[in-house]
This record gives sequence, structure tokens and C-alpha cells, in this order.
Amino acid sequence: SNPTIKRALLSVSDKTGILELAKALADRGVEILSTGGTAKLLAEKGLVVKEVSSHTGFPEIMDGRVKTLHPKIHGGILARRDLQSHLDAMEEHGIGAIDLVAVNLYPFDQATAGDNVKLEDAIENIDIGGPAMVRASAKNYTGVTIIVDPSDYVKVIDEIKSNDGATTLKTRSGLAAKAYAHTARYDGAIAAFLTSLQGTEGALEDTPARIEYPEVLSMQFHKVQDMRYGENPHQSAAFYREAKAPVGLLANYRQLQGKELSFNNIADSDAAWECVKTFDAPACVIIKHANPCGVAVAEGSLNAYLKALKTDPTSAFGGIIAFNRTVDEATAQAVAKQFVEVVIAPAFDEAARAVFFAKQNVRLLEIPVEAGMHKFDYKRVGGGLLVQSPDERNVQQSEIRIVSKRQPTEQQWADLMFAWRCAKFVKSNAIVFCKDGMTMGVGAGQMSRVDSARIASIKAQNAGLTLADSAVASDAFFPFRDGLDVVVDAGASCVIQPGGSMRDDEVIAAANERDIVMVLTGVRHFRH
Ligand code: 93A
Repeated sequence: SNPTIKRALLSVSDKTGILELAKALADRGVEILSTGGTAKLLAEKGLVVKEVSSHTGFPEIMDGRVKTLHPKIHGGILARRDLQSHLDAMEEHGIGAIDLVAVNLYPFDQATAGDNVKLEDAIENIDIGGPAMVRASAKNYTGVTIIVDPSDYVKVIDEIKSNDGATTLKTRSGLAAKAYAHTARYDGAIAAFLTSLQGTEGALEDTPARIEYPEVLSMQFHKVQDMRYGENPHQSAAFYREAKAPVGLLANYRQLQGKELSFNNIADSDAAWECVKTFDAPACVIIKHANPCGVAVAEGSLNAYLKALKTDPTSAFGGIIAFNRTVDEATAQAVAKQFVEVVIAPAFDEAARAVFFAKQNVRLLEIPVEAGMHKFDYKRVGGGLLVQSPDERNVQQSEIRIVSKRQPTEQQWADLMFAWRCAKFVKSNAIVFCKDGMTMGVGAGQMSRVDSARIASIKAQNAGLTLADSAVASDAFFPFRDGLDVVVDAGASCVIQPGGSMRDDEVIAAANERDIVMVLTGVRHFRH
């Protein structure tokens, strides 16, 4: 049966709507207990409230650190209404049942939001008594109604009115679930804050920072949207945004027009955006199925796009296109000629907006180009979660070792560096042919490197591009010389790769035999 609400405890930091809730309860003859600030506000508005301290006979002490932490409060909340021994204990100790609890916690998030957060302020904003009441009430939801969100007040009031002064079990269990989600998020925010204070001292150089369990647990995500479906139409899906993510990351997109983003749109947009952001010069990246099918740099967005499109116009159909510069009218006109799902840029000027306005199916996303990375990459596996720091490594030319007899020309250096940047964003095994600031052939996601090499050169051929004097990047070392022979046969004159194979000697000898340039990065960019 649903217990009639006779006594309520209201103790809230966010006082929104609390007066209306208290009035509605008082109108039904519910006794109202309340803590200092909340009680004061209600009393000022003419309501009869009883201070928790006079209810317990114990004052608020230690600047409010201890105000509701008392057996008369927690016994009143936790007592099982269906158990004689609990009812006897209440009787024996003069504990009155508390049937409804409205609590929201010290605003820890707000208190730690700015740049100059004082540790002392943060600590004082860690609510202890509040979560204790929330958790106790939620545990005993068969008898107690717990409200943590002011937007639930009206629904609860209406239900009490229409249900003889009680809430339904269904409502109470729903509110209990919400209550635990609330305290979990709250503790998560505290854990994240305290973790952020931990120095990196003691970390060994070149050793990736250790992933601490609480950092992973305390990641805060908020649902942005439910999606029509997931990777496939029979899968359900939603998109969550990380709280406090750097603004330059995909999740902070602003959509200017177009249909809702789909699951695959978002995944591919992320790949496009992360790739295009790595270039200093105006760049364009076209993504299909998570792989770049065209990457180019040029003097401006338009030419970057036209070059990127040349790599693989067939695959670019229905792709995702990202720019690292404002999109202008001429670029918009060129892009609007192809079937495109999403266009991403730091900005679209007015004339460009007008061009796309006529193509409402095209989704336009604005994201500021700003440094900053998420802390962790995750990969779900059966029954577990793989966590790693993101691949933020960008090799500089000065770190790269020339191992061939032939030395790279300035042009070759530029092409090699460009190819290396692109290869990082191609799924392994990655082989990428480049020339003059554009991809010429991309071999992605093959189980053998030599097949990726073959596919890259076939794709260049299909697109009518000649690979003479091109640069090739390989995301990991060549295990044998066969892959190298394939790319040199196709026309490559210089190769960039990590090195580190057992057969480096064989591979370097092959480079010298074929009279090409070979440079080693010492860094690998697997991407799965
Ligand atoms: O400092 S506390 O952790 N100690 C307590 O015993 C306690 N009881 C309630 N904070 C406590 N509260 C919190 O006070 C509530 O969760 C609420 O956020 C706030 C309401 O205080 P006031 O009514 O004085 O504004």
C-alpha cells in the first residue's frame, strides 16, 4: 500500500520551486522539516516549518557540516514500514517517519567551474548529509518519496493530490533510480576534480601516464540526443557528450542546417575533423566509412577540396567533408555539386550559407579549431573496456632519420611529412601515396600491408592519377621488402615508415637497390 505522506524533509541548495512544493504539502497538512537556509526562506514566505535542529534536539554544528546526520533523520527515512521491529525501534527512540524527502546537493560543479578554484571552496561544496539522505530515501523507496530534481515537483504534487495524499510505487521507484544516478554523477564530479589536482610527478619519461580507475569512472556524459538507429537500422542508439570536453572537439559541434546526424555521420565526422585539424595550411579531408578517401592542402579551401576530390571521386560520393578554414561561396558551390552528407568547418560565411540553404539535406557543422584532446580512447570488448590515452603524437621532421643513400629533396620532405600526417588517420594496415599536398592513393584496413600497397596503387590508377615520383607513408614497418617493391613499382620515389622490423636491413637494402629515399619516424600509428 502507498503510505500517506505526513512528514516531509526539504533541504535544498537550488531553491527553485521549493516554495510551491512546500505550500502544496502544507495545504494537505504535511509537517515540514527543513534545514537552516531552506527553513528560513519558507518561514519568510509565511509557511510553518520545523527546523531539523529542533526536531532532532541537536543543533547544526561545524558550519553546517553536521546538520541532518542524525538517527532521528536517518531512522525516520530508513525504517521499514512493514516490519514490526523497525516500528518498535521508532517508538522506543522517539523517531517519527519521514515520508517525502526533497534534497538537491551543494552545487559542486558550479563551485569548481572557473579557472581560479580555491581548493577550500571546492571541499566545502562536497555535500555529505544531502547524498546520505538521498541514498537512504532511495533505498527505502517502498515507503519514501525522494525528489532530487525540482522539475519533478509538479508531477509529484499532482500525484499526491489525485492519489489521496500518497505517491504510487511506480513513481517512487522511478525517482529512486534517478536519485542514485544523481549521487553517482555527483561523486563522479568530485572524483574528477580531485584527480585533476594529482600531479604527473614521478611519471617516467616516455612512459604513457598510468590510467587511474577513478578517472575512467568519473567521466561525465550527458545525453545529447536519441538517434533513429545505430550503425544499422535494427540497432538503437544515442549520442552522449562529455561534460567539460575541450571546445575544439567534435561533440561541441553547432549544427547550422540539415537533418539530424546519424550514428555513422557522427563517427565519420569525428574522423574527418580530427584529421583536418592536424594541418596548418588550408586543408580538406573527405571521409567514407571512417577512412580518408581524399586529403589535400592548398592555398585555400576551394583548391584543397578540388584536390582532395581527385583522389577518389567515386568513393567521395555521400562522404563527409571537413575544412580547417572558413568555407566561402566558391567552395560551397563546388561542394554542393556532389552528394555530401555532412560538411564541417570552423565557420561558413554568409554567401556559403546561402548556397547550402538551397540544399537542406546537407548537414553543416561549425566547430572552432582549437587544440585540446579528450583524455581517453575507449574500445568496448566482450565483457570489458579497453582504455588508452589518445594518439596525440605528431612526429617533427627533425626527429626523422634518413636511412637510404639517396637524400630527400625539399619537395620530397614536404610530401613525406604530408603523407605521414594522413597515414595516421587511415585504418591499419595503411599505405598512402601522396604528391604535391594531396593523397594519390589510399590503401586502408587490409590484413596484409602488401595488399594495402596494391590497393592504394590500383585506386590511384582507377582515379587516373599517376604515381610517378610520389611519396608513400606506411603506418607501421614493412615486415618484408615485398610491400616496398609494390609501391616502388607503382612509382614511389620516397617512403616514410616507422622502422623497427627484424628485417629493417633487408627493407633498407631494397630501398637502396631501387634507388629511392627512405626515412624512419620511430613512431607507429596503428588505428583499428
Ligand atoms: O554539510 S553537509 O554535508 N551536512 C549535512 O548534515 C547536511 N544536511 C543537508 N550538508 C548538508 N545538507 C545540504 O544542505 C543539503 O543537501 C542541501 O544542499 C543544503 C541545504 O542547506 P540550507 O537549507 O541551509 O540551504
